[in-house]
Amino acid sequence: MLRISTGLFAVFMMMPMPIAAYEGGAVSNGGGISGMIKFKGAVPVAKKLDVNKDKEVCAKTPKSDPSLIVAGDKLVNAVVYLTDIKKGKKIELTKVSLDQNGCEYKPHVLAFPVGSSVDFLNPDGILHNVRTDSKINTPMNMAQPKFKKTLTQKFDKPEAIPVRCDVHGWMSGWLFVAANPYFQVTDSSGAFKLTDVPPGEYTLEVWHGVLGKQTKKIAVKAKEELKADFEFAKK
Ligand SMILES: [Cu+2]
Repeated sequence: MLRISTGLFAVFMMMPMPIAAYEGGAVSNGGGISGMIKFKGAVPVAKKLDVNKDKEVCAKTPKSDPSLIVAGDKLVNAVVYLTDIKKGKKIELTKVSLDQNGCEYKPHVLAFPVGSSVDFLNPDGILHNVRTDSKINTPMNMAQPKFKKTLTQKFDKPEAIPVRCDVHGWMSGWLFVAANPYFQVTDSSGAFKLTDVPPGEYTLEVWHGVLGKQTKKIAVKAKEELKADFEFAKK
């Protein structure tokens, strides 16, 4: 029969709930996963954005729709990650920032591990507004006047969150809150590489803000690098 003293039970009840069902630690015999995210078909031409406000700051460089960028046949700004890994390398929280320089979110897709705080930077010297359309995390809707260089917000739950500015309707971006440290955003090379993955079976997923998701079941072996390529097409 299990007996717990009331004092101990009280301490147990006061402990905070874990933020995510992921346990980080040392990985000694991990394998890797690498591959390429391609786009099949004619490369879409990004439409020019109508910069019709604060032109002296926002219209210094011409802007085009950042929602679907293809470099050659490589898909840019796709997030590759493991959905169902419960134990692996430690989540290292680093400083993460989303820059609004020139009335554009840089990067367009900012991915970071759960529990991170994001600095929203305003070097423009004009008013911006940060509005997140979160369904799981606490939504943000904060004015960022010209003197407010940094706004900071913590994200506690895994979610892909659209970000917009109410002042400049053309500004759009994504915050990708990853559940574990196994994630990467593709650049113009379309390549990804996840390392130190403990041997086991997982679901590898690729997310793109316009093209949606694709998944593959994979099996990672100790000290081996698994190849996994994906191909997206315009819906
Ligand atoms: Cu703005």
